[in-house]
Amino acid sequence: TFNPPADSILWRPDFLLGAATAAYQIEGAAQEDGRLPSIWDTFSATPGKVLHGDTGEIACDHYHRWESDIDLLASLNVDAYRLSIAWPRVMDEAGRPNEAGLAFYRKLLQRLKGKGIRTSVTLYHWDLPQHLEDEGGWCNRATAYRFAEYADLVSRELAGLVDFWSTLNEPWCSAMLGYGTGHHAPGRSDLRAANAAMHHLLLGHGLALRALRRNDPASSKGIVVNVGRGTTDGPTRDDERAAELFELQHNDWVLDPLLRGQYPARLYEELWPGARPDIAEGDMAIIGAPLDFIGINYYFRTNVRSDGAGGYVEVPLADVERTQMGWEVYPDGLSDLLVAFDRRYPNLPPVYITENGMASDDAVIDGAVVDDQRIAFLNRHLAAVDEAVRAGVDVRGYYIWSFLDNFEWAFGYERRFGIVHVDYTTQQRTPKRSAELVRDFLARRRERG
Ligand code: GBH
Repeated sequence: TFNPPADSILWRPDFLLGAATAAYQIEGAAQEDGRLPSIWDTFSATPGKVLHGDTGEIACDHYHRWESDIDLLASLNVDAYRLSIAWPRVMDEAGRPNEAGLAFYRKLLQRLKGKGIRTSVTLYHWDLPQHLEDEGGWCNRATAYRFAEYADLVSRELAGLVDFWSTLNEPWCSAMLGYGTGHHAPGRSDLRAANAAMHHLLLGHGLALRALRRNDPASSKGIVVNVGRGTTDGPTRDDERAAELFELQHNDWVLDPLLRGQYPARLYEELWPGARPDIAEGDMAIIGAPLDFIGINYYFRTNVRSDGAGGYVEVPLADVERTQMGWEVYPDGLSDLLVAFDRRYPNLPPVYITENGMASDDAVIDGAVVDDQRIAFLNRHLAAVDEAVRAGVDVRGYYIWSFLDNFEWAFGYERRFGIVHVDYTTQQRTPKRSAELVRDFLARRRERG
């Protein structure tokens, strides 16, 4: 069941409960209406990069099914929907607007508005135009300025249709997985490149924020970051330190520049000497400009121990509950991190949980999908949000990742995060039991007024 306690923040009509997606993961139509290739088209077409050789070529075919998809979303009674705009759809190589691409997002947002669904739009959910990667991608400082131009264009075109703008989704993943480990597009593995990419992503964020403020003053503006909980089961002080380094590397690396206007000193003094990026005069002030909100994506906890050489290694815990991704179900990590951020950053803006959810591969039987593990997962993580709220953290909304099963990046279509099941042969959508319970809860909340 899905029945939050009477004192849960979920019952408040102004607490937003929604679902999230991202352009490359659902849209398909990769070559239609003037869409340029992105780094994910290139990466997924490269053998060995994505499980089973899956690509986003068709995905959920949302580019053609957007009307019925929004109707389905609206039937779940959600307050809000988080989506992303594909940069390569809306701008050509010379930086001129692509009207067909813009028209798609305009009608999509208008339909959402018409249904009374609040819109939360991310400008960059990992699909960099390939031609910019060919010029160095995020390692090239110029990309930050191209991103600001894109933000300027889109916010002029779509002003008034967006309630919440996010500049970037998870810059840590773009920088580290894209340029540091090579698990994501563009698939480079060089720690210095990852640090340069992070700096230019954050600079791009700050520059884009200025454009958004100029063009769409009434909307709320922020950024979405992924955060990780690092703990240790090791006995030594070095193991404790390893867990701290894990969080330093995942969380502080991104949050400190955004909320304190500086990179954590230990990052380049202890963890990665030699990887410090070039920082121009004035950059940190642009990056650290005030935000209207911060989006937090939380999934799991990582257990680490000291590697004996001043760093950390992951040591997976036995006998813990895991999801289809192999990720540990650990709701305490969400409340612990929210409280820790609230204490560390006195200027922490209002928080939205912009992603939380899990993958499971439940069968469709007689037109129904019983995803009991997901239902328990959502209940427990929402209880963790309540706990953080009780501890004083200003959390204002929660988006389930994801609305639909979709292209799960390097894991392709095998991993299913949706509260709505997608049959990739027929493109049939089937709301899972979790979606029905959310729908029923929101209907009850609306009745109470
Ligand atoms: C999000 O990424 C994405 O925004 C979304 O598009 C995606 O579909 C969804 O989550 C589900 O994956 O322990 O050092 O190996 C979350 C990406 C993956 C980031 C795990 C942190 C672990 C880093 N997270 N990753 S590490």
